[in-house]
Amino acid sequence: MRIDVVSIFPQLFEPFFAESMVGIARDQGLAKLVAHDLRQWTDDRHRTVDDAPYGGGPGMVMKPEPLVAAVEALAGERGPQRKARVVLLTPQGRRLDQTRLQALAGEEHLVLVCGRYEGVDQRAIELAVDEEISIGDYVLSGGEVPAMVLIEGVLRLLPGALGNPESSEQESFQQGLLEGPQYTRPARFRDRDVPEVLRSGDHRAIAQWREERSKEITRRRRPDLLRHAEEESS
Ligand code: JD8
Repeated sequence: MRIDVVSIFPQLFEPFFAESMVGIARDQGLAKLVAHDLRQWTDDRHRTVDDAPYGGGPGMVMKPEPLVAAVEALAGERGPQRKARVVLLTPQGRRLDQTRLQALAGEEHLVLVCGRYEGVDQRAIELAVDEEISIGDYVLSGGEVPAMVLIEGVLRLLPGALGNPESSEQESFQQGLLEGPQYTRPARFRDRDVPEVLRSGDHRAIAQWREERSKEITRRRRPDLLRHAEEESS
């Protein structure tokens, strides 16, 4: 998979692309990741990417010309012949979830557009963007962190990626539920013991205990997830 990012802060992505699971996916050749500076597609002396909003109001809006030029250079014109999927990260977008990540992980080429300021000129969105996505109902200052969230979520789903279970029955069983508590050594820490069952060696009992804890924490903290999980398994 190839992922191009368009941003006025492309340097934010370099350490993210270099480290951890994302860095390993890149090193393994699972993904080609490139962050582009939107100002590359300006042609004025000041490399201007923003302008005042028509109708007045606070802040600035991202100009359409550099953004559309960037997206068309990376993805081609919008339409049926376009090979890439162009995603704008924006609070107005559809909320990102695991189902959407799975669909995006099936794409050959993603172009992620990161807004800043008060947002993006509507005509640029209509002309160049295939899909608008939000990562959740809270306010950030731009699309860069949302793009990183999307990239990490997508890359770990690629076959051969770290954290992608080849054929994990456990993960498919626990689909859509929260994980229960986890423990590592030492067996006793500050007078607190690891639950006996986890040290018993009884794999059936361990699996059952984990299933119970998983359902319990999901019911207590995210009953909405439990309803979805029941629909999936029925
Ligand atoms: C892109 C500009 C900030 C948004 C005024 C200043 C996504 N889940 C999410 N929360 N926030 C964003 C997001 C915020 C952005 C931009 C994404 C570009 N801003 C603006 C409108 C109100 N602030 C996001 N995905």
